[in-house]
This record gives sequence, structure tokens and C-alpha cells, in this order.
Amino acid sequence: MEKEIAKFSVNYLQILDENGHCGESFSDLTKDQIKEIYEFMVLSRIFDVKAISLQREGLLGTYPSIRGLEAAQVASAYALGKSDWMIPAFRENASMIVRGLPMEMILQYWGGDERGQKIPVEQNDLPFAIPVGTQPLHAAGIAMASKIMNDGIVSLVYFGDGATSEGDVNEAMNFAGVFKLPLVLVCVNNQWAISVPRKKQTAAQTIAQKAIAFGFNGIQVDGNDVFAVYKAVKDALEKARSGGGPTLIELFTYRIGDHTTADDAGKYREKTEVEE
Ligand SMILES: Cc1ncc(C[n+]2csc(CCOP(=O)(O)OP(=O)(O)O)c2C)c(N)n1
Ligand SMILES: [Mg+2]
Repeated sequence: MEKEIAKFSVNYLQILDENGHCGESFSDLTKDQIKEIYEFMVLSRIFDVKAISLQREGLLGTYPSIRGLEAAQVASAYALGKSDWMIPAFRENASMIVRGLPMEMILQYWGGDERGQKIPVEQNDLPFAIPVGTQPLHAAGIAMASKIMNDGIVSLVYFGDGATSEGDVNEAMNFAGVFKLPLVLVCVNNQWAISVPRKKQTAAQTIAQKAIAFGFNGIQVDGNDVFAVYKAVKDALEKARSGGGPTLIELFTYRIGDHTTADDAGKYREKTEVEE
């Protein structure tokens, strides 16, 4: 006889609608904090536009744009505590700005000088990880150290939708689940990994649901909704800090620009998709 022994569901979080309207007032942030987040988003957009023109002038090497990803990066980094660890992939320019790394250092790095990623020792951030999907294992190690030392520090690691096809990312999630690590795994699902669309990374309906197989919670969040991103990350950080273990947060968003300045997305995706 066959019977149902387990049942799972995946939630989606959205607070702002697609026109930027907020149904009920959002009280997790003060007016001053909301203004500061907005300033970081505008600053990140200006940084991005400037970086692309510097690259076109030959002053930077290859640069990965964050256009459209400002809410995802700014709100998630903003939710972190000062001594929490931020472990980026290679695209988290805005997260680094929020964490306080001087913008000239970020430009220095994309200009080919690795000293631009020499993170000040008092800042608990790792440098960009260019090899796709390697950094979640580093993050799991850092979170394991926090657990052993019982220091109340939570680690947050970013990776892309493409990175979820790497074994390393799945190993990190498995390790985090088994050892109930204070780790927040943020998958920035921008729908593309260079020219490979999200549907070719996994047959699963969501990326969030992958957490279920590793024994912890996964949630899909509107990654363009700054309040939803903040709330999901803040809740996951609190849960991790109080011994509740890891959370996988899928930030559902869109890579508006090319993969990097070395790419031409017009060659492999429809204009209508980008417009939509
Ligand atoms: C191990 C490894 N394989 C391949 C590459 C080349 N590469 C750079 S970015 C990228 C796609 C990453 O896609 P995703 O994880 O969705 O991140 P996104 O670029 O969308 O931010 C690939 C294949 C690499 N840097 N490292
Ligand atoms: Mg991607």
C-alpha cells in the first residue's frame, strides 16, 4: 500500500505591487531608513551607469551590471547586522556599497587591480567570487565557525540561478541543513546565466523549493520589491540568530542588462521579454 508521508508548500512574498503601491503601511522600517535605502538604490544606479561608461572608455575591464537588481541587493545587505558576514558572488556591487566598501575600490577591482577587493579587517565581508557557485561553501564554513564559537553572527551568501546547477551550492545547502547553521542563502534569480535561461537550470517550479530537500525552509520573494526583500532577509537572519538554522531565499527578479560588458544579450533573448 502506498500512502502520503510528507507534504510541502512554497510561499511567495510580495508587499509592493508592480506599480510600487503598498497595500498596508510597512512598519518594519522607519521613514529615515526607507529614505536611506532609496538613496542607496539611486546611488547604485548612478554607480552602474558610470561603471559602464568607464568600461566603454577603456578604463575598466569587464563589468557586470546591476541594473534592475538594486532592490534585491540593497535591501538584503541593509538588513544585515554590522558584524554579520556578507559573502557575495561577482555581481553584488550595490551590496558592497551598502556594506561601506568605498566605491573607488569596487571600480579599482573591475579595473583589474585586486587591491580593490582587500576588504578592511574590521568588515566581515568576503571579496567577489568569480568562479560560479564556490562561495556558498565558504559561507557554510564561516557559519559553522560562528556556530562553534556561539558568537551570534549570521552569514548571508549570494549566488545566482545559474549557480544552483553547481554541485558546490547543493553541498553547501546540505551541510547548512544538517548542522543547522546560522546561514541565509540568497539566490538572486535574475532568469539568466549568460545565455542560459532559468528553465534550463532546473525542471523544478521554483528554486526556493530546493531547500525542502535539504530539510529547511525556502521562500520565493519578489526581488524587485524592496520591502519584501528586506522582510524576508530580516526574518531569516533572526531565525538563524536564534538557533533556527538556515533559510533559502529566492529573489525573483530580472537581469535587464547584458550579462557583462563583454556580452550582447540581443543575440540570444527576445526584446519583447525584456520590455515585459
Ligand atoms: C565555475 C565557473 N564556470 C563558468 C564560469 C563563467 N560564468 C561566469 S558568470 C556565469 C553565469 C552565472 O549565472 P548566475 O549564477 O545566474 O549569475 P548571474 O550572472 O546571472 O548574476 C558563468 C557561466 C565561471 N565564472 N565559473
Ligand atoms: Mg542569473
